Amino acid sequence: LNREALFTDETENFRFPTEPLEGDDVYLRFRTARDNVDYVYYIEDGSRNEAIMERSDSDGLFDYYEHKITVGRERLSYSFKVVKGSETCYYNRLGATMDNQECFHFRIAPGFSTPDWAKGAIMYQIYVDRFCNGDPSNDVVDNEYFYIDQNVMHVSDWSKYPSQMDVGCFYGGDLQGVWDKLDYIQNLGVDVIYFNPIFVSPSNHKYDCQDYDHIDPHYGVIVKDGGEPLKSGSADNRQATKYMIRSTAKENLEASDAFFARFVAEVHRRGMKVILDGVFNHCGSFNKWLDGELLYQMSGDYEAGAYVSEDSPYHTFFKFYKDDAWPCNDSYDGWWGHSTLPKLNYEESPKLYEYIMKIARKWVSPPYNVDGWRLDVAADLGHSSEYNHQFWRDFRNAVKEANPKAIVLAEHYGDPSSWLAGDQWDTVMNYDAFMEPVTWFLTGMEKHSDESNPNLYGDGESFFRSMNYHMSRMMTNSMMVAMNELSNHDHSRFLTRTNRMVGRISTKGAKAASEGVNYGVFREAVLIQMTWPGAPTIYYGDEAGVCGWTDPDNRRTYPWGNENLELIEFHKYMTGLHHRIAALRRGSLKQLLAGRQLIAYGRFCGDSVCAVIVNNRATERDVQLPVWQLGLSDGDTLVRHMLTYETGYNVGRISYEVADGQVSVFM
Ligand code: ARE
Ligand code: CA
Repeated sequence: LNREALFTDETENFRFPTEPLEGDDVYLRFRTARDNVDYVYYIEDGSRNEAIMERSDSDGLFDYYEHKITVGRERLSYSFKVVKGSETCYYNRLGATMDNQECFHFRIAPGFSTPDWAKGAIMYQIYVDRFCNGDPSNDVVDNEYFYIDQNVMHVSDWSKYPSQMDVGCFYGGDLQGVWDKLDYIQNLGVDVIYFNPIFVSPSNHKYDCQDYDHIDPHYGVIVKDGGEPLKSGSADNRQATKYMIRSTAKENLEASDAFFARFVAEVHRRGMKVILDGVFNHCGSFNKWLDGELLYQMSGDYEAGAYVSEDSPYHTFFKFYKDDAWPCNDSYDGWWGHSTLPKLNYEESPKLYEYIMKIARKWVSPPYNVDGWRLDVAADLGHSSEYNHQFWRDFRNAVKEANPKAIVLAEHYGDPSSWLAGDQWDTVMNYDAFMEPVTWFLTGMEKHSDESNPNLYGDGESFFRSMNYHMSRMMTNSMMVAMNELSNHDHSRFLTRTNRMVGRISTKGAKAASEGVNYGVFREAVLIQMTWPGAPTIYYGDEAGVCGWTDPDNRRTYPWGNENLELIEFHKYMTGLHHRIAALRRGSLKQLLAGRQLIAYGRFCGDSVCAVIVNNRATERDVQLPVWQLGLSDGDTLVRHMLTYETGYNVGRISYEVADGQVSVFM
């Protein structure tokens, strides 16, 4: 039995239609080597329903078996069994295997589709305060307000790294700055901009939302000034916060919202999309619902907040543990114990639920027309798992009713399958089935720890085992839109990880983040990112060579004028390939080789075929690549587009002819 020839998946190459609706006939195809097997069985839901598949057609290399099913209302899962003489093997999301547990089966969720524009789209994540300052008049000024034990601070030296009191340090980046750089972003090959939170909030990260209804004027437009800033050293939190008027004046909020609507229209005019960060598990302790009077009395529009009055209309939005502690009742839950991030209490507040559903619809609707949400700590929302799932079902419906093409993308660590069954999220930020395996294969850093683990470093078998397992937790239409990142605002920058020193230093930053970095390994990572199924997502500045340990160091400013131009060119070349080669956006994925510091895989879709080899050893070697598994025959040629190595890269084209089903590559 030729196991390497066996293949099927959930892409349009092997399942049509790939995202069926209730009542649709679906054609399933299964590939074997030519004249190699006796029977192929289709097995539905465990083994309740087994059917022999018909051989429908053949080409020079393969036979194709077909089976038609009719999809009902219910979700279904299926796998295949291949028999040759006394040999039997199963085929599921793990590939050819004897382990045919139902959790590894192919799945169909009738009516579940993910946005086509997001499949294989290239995304660019922007932490607004640090990307580009296009409008100095909206900058947070020194001592403008008081935030977590300190007065906020304006950093005038754009290239200075963040300090310890980072949350209250502002560099002045804003939406005008992003607008000014849209040519740059577009030339990089970006299809989608993902913004870290941009609603009103006192911190630079804005995960502590003050008002979900408006864009922060410090990122938007300030038309009304706020009077005198604080005297430095003022320690009265409640008094000091009065000066937040620049963030809360109606004129500034309206002008900023209108500016944002124009911004999104411009991004759309250029054929790109915008995704916003939705932080709905918790808000910020400065939220208008907690202390509205304090925040809004100078702008005139407020209701008593839940923090100061038991009679507040927002009382039920939070869960207070002491009922007799007003005013200033801070006995609420904070996300993971952070008092600045009070957890929202949906179960006891239908009004809160309605408010957030309205917010979910508002920003994906005119005049804003945003293209979707990234959902912060989505699994934590609510106080029970039943409620959590129900909330996300309702949220999905609300968003898709308002804007059927919007994406619902959750931040999630761990098994996401119960949210990805078709009725809740479209997909996730892809840590488990992308960032982690790529990181440990290329750098040896182990998942969720600071130790370097030499066993995982360079082990191709473990790389594919982990990838296959985690990819099987989501249906392929979720995988095609998964946010595949190498770095982001919660993790060290990938370039810094290539020095493999994280486990060996005790204090972050004890060594310069740029010390000993390996550009060749970083380029390999980008190569995998741009050729792996999913939506390759570049964290602003990675493409320009920015380094950094985990936060706040990973939020350094974009180095305008000091970019690593060669790295930018490399990214452009890779995004260009990603756009040009159809198989990279929607194609099937087939593992070809796994060895010590070696992985090779292919993507294929109709006539479009692409093979990728990653030799992570310091020395060159001969690689025999079995490209027949991608459907290439003897005499066909493959053209090499790219070779990356430690000291540079080369785009020289070399042709390789297929002989005996293989190409021989020295690299
Ligand atoms: C701030 C400081 C940190 C400090 C922390 C605690 O910046 O240096 O360690 O306070 O005092 C936002 C801000 C953060 C801020 C945080 C709290 O962006 O800068 O931290 O608020 O004020 C886990 C969660 C994951 C979460 C990360 C941060 O599972 O959901 O931790 N990510 C989201 C956002 C964050 C945001 C919040 C949540 C809160 O993306 O930016 O933080 O709204 C392993 C673990 C993961 C862990 C991950 C990262 O992989 O398995 O569970 O993620 O590491 O730490
Ligand atoms: Ca600014």
